[in-house]
Amino acid sequence: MGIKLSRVTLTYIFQTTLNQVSTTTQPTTLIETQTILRCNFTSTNLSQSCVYLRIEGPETTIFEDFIVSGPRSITTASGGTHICDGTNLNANPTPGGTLTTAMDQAAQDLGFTYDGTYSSEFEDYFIQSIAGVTQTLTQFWGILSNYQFTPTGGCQFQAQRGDVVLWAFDAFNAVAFLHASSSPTISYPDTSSYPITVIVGTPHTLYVLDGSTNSPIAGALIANQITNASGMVVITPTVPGTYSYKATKSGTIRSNYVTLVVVPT
Ligand code: B12
Repeated sequence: MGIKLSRVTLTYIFQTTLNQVSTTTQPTTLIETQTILRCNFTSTNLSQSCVYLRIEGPETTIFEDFIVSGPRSITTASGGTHICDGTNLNANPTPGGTLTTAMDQAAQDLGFTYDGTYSSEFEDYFIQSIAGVTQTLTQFWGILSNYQFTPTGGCQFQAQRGDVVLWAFDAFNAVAFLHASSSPTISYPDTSSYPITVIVGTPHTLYVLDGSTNSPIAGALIANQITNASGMVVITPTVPGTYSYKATKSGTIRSNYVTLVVVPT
């Protein structure tokens, strides 16, 4: 029963329903059944990285889902074609998927483009534009792995299986990188975006933290409520369905989705 959705379709649905979720008093039903690709933690193919990738633009989430990528050459209009496998600048001994190959795969899947100059000094790209969102004199794209800024560019940094990879616009001016979950703590691999089943009429707590520091975020909007000093809201779903929520707060980078599958009693 229900609708089978590809990862790409699912991402589009999430994107298009985001605004509805934040403007209605009742959560919006997104889909009947969802198929989410999860990382195969037992796979022995270590060159293929399966990560939870988010690309957060200024107004919308450009991409959010698990994605698999491996070593490859990438091409940008401003930087040309170069290898991007983590061996760049001898950062890693063996080739693997990287933070930039994950983004490159998302670009292929969703059909958006990105651009960046290439630096021979760093053997890496300086990404300046993703899906039409281009850096300004004061706002730049930043890269985080498990909510920490990486010390290198995206082709030098290999993505480990299950990592949370975040490309965020205006990252260097953000005061926090929001993380939403049904758990009060963050652990890796991060399963916060896996759907959670909730019975109708049962109160359910959502937590919003700063992913970089694990500190609770007060005053964030999620599921039409504002988080308290402990970063919490309690929602009581009344209608069966599948609901996805993101947390937002001015000056911060919006969170991942949390998805609740609300079932009848
Ligand atoms: C200023 C700066 C920035 C600014 C650039 C602003 C601008 N106006 O363009 C901002 C804040 C945007 C930035 C971003 C990043 N930076 Co930076 N940045 C610097 C810094 C402090 C000075 C660079 C500079 O102005 N040099 C002087 C000018 C005249 O020389 P230039 O060659 O023209 O400089 C340009 C390049 O350096 C480029 N650039 C800046 N950062 C990076 C990172 C990479 C990977 C590449 C290829 C190019 C690049 O922007 C500069 C200005 O146009 C250097 C540290 C240093 N001492 O070099 C780090 C440095 C270059 N950055 C670094 C890193 C890691 C990053 C990020 C990947 C951080 C992150 N996790 O998000 C991002 C890039 C992400 C992306 N979009 O691809 C590292 C690179 C190390 C490496 N082996 O890859 C450095 C060396 C800092 C460090 N960790 O020691 N950065």
